[in-house]
Amino acid sequence: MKVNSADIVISAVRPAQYPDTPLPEIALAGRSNVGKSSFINKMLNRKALARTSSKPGKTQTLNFFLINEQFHFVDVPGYGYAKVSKKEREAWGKMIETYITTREQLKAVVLLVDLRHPPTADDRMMYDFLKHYNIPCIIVATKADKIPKSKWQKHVKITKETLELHESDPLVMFSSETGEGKDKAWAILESYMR
Ligand SMILES: Nc1nc2c(ncn2[C@@H]2O[C@H](COP(=O)(O)OP(=O)(O)OP(=O)(O)O)[C@@H](O)[C@H]2O)c(=O)[nH]1
Ligand SMILES: [Mg+2]
Repeated sequence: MKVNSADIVISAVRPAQYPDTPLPEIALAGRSNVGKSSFINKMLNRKALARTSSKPGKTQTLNFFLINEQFHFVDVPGYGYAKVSKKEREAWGKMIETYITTREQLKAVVLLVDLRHPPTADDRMMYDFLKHYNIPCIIVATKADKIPKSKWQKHVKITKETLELHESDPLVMFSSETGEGKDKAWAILESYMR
């Protein structure tokens, strides 16, 4: 996809604030600090449109980005960050659950996992949750630049086995540093926007 325009539309915390358009949406999900915001920036060739940080917990609202007046990326707060209060965690959980289970414009969720480590219990829960609601999901195994190529297949195998990934769910090896996997990710995402 050639990205001609990309702008933040709104940071929403409740449905009334979601953009009032029928355009398709692709949301990002994954542990805090896994690289969701970095993924958006890399896909859009923008350095800092989605705010990133080496400290987990950077994204705290549902951030809608409008691309080419054609679709939205929705950046979502990460899960599994120990330092937020229980109350805050529950509020985020509700916000994300409400969005994913009620939003008709949502066409697919990109579930990011860290290629270096086996998916966590939270990752599995998120994957099972998406399957339960029949939301198409694309697994993006990111930070691939941090392990040698010779070890990628071993890590992919562990990722697939730990998630019990269905054959039909695509997995893309990705790096926001090198751009690895970007073209493949676009091809898959575009197939969900029709
Ligand atoms: N080496 C490497 N670092 C990455 C990659 N993707 C993200 N990072 C780094 O990981 C850190 C977290 O990235 P973010 O994109 O802010 O992560 P996030 O998932 O949006 O985090 P939250 O908003 O807290 O949920 C930053 O320091 C990024 O530079 C990658 O592919 N390779
Ligand atoms: Mg983020």
